[in-house]
Amino acid sequence: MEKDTFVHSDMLTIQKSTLLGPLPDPFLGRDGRRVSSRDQWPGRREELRKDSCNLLFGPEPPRPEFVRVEPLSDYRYTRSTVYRVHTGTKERPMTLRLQVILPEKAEGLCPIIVDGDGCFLRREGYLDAALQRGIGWALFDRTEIAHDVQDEPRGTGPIYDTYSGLDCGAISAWAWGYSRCVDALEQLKLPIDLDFIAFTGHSRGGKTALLAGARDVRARIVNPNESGAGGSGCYRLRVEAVYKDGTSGREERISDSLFQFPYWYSRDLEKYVDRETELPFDLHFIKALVAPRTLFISEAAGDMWCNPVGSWQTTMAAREVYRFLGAEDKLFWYYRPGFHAHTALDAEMLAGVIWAQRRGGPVDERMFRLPFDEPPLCFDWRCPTL
Ligand code: GTR
Repeated sequence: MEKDTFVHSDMLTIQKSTLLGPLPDPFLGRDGRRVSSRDQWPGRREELRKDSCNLLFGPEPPRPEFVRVEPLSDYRYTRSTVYRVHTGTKERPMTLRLQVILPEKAEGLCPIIVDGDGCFLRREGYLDAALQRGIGWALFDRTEIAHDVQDEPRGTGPIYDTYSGLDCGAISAWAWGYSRCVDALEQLKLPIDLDFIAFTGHSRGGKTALLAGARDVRARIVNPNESGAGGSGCYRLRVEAVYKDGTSGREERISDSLFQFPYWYSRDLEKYVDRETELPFDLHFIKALVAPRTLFISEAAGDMWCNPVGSWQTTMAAREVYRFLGAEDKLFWYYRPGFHAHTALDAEMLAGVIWAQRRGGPVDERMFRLPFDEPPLCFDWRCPTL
């Protein structure tokens, strides 16, 4: 199925988009029956989880035997405190460093954003964009759990020493780190609102934040930023574009991901290289696992590698699940002008979503705007009527 160009933004023109096959129906159970009432959803959700998260990234690491939080610094002047989180098994413990930064002005308990991209350079203004809006940060470095080094063998890093035989990709291990930070926050008696925890991360960290939020329901708001393949993208929609400077771009495929980063994923993904239509899921399944909690998909209009058009398609598909669960107002998408980055504006938009959810009220008017003409949907099923 091929279509001619219909998509554009001020930085690129989409030349061609090819739908390899329609997006699978998340309501259709393994037994061939379609979910017809909300009480059937938890069972179907469990199937979705196995067919998407586990197939892509491998199993979830075990629950830790313990979590102990050791303060390293309580230099309150900057409202930043640092902790060492000890976790894993008693026989083979592991640690990660957690930094909590609280806003100067908070009305009561503040919402908090957990961000595991401590290994990345944070852009100027990124942290302030939330802090100035009364929201705190819980920052950690996911590569303290599993390494992210292309030259190293699969399964390198402390979590694989703690759990010998753990056969999951690094993204699954990193996602486990988000949950350990929440465990730690639950123990610390800080002025934070544990009912308003958001998970965010960028790119590979965005895939991680989405998976972590799909698995851990303590995340009230889940915000993968430009997470593309294995995140908020779409495996069945291929998109080719030409940028203003004449260079071309396209979306990342399974073959690209496994060529560069096989250790991020499960071993089983290999079977689906160039066979995307045989996948029992597409990325709307992972988005749908967050429902009925809040999901905020942030993309960059010019970031073709992350498949911004495909992301909208899988968000529309996940919206059917949100509708089914009566939570359509908890699904947000935003296309920032520009390219691949996690910027202050992305954090500002996330802060807006958090406050809209906590206090009620409207979100920023830039929300929901598309940098391309609305294409036809890549699926023809709709949510069951109740
Ligand atoms: C790319 C990878 C993407 C994305 C990105 C990043 O090379 O293909 O899936 O994760 O790295 O993390 O910046």
